[in-house]
Amino acid sequence: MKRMVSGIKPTGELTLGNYLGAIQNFVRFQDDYELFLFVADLHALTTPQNKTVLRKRIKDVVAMYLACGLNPNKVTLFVQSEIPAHSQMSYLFESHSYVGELSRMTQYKDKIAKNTNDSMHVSLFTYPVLMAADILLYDADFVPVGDDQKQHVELTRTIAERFNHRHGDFFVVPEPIIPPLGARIMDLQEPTKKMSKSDISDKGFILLMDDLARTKNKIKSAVTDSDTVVRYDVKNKPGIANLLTIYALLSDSSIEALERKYASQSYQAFKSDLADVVEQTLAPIQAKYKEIITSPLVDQVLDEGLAKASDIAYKKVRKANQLLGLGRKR
Ligand code: AQP
Repeated sequence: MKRMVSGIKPTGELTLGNYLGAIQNFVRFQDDYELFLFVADLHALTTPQNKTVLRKRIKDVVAMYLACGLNPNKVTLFVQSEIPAHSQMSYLFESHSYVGELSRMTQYKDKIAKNTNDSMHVSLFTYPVLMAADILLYDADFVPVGDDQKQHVELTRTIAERFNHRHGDFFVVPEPIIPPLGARIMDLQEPTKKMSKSDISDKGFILLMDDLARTKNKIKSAVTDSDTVVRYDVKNKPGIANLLTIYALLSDSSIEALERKYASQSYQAFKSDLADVVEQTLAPIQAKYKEIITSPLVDQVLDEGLAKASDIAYKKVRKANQLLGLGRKR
């Protein structure tokens, strides 16, 4: 079985973007791939976090993974910081990556452009190297990611190839898997911007645990355009294109079928139906989440995942140390 690795940062409650761009695909992949999924709590530290909230969110993410249909008997779930090999390998990779290539990462450039008070953490610069460690420690063949992470997977490949070139064939060079639809679910109020869980305004995102009446209102007040046709046109009609994407992914229909269905209907009717589809998806997930979060399941699953993942990761970093001539033992 080919192996896949992916993670989610516990920087906020999970959104419909996380579900459609990542979790829904993991659920499909779990039968055909060996899936390692982690809560990327070290990555969360790139921006300041409240420790009580962070600790709660770590478990929330796992409870949500399970509520969305991930089967702990098929998937290995763990918390990144509980496996020190991630930080250790990241440090080794800092000596196999260049300042120039990290400076060219689009996400980093966007963040420094927005940061005006010189208080950006060094980890915002180096986290793509930690991401390379997260992936390469487990010899992942594939990395399912959203659009904006593709460049980081390219960097991961570069680091793996550089290490292999210098020290012999040691790392599997992974391929990114970008979903053909849903790789970038957009903000409902600003549909040219990605839907993000840590946004200050809550009108642009739908949280998986949002009150369902509130979710309906968010969809009904989503920004569209002054045209009246439900048509997929990302450039000229980004709001409608985003809503069509969400609708298609939640209802397993094609964009074309939805365009035909709503050809002579108003935006209001289209949004109202979509609001129902979102409710039908979220209601059972929310019920399951409430059951799981109060049970011992999350800790059990994470303990088992920790045992399995840490064994693999520890062996890999120990061998990498040896290849680099570190320590005394061969
Ligand atoms: N809007 C989105 N559309 C499609 N995919 C998305 N993902 C996140 N948002 C969308 C995918 O979910 C996985 C986990 O992402 P993450 O939460 O670890 O990081 P992120 O992409 O930085 O998410 P946020 O919500 O934007 O976080 P903050 O606000 O903290 O920066 C990834 O596969 C991601 O692509």
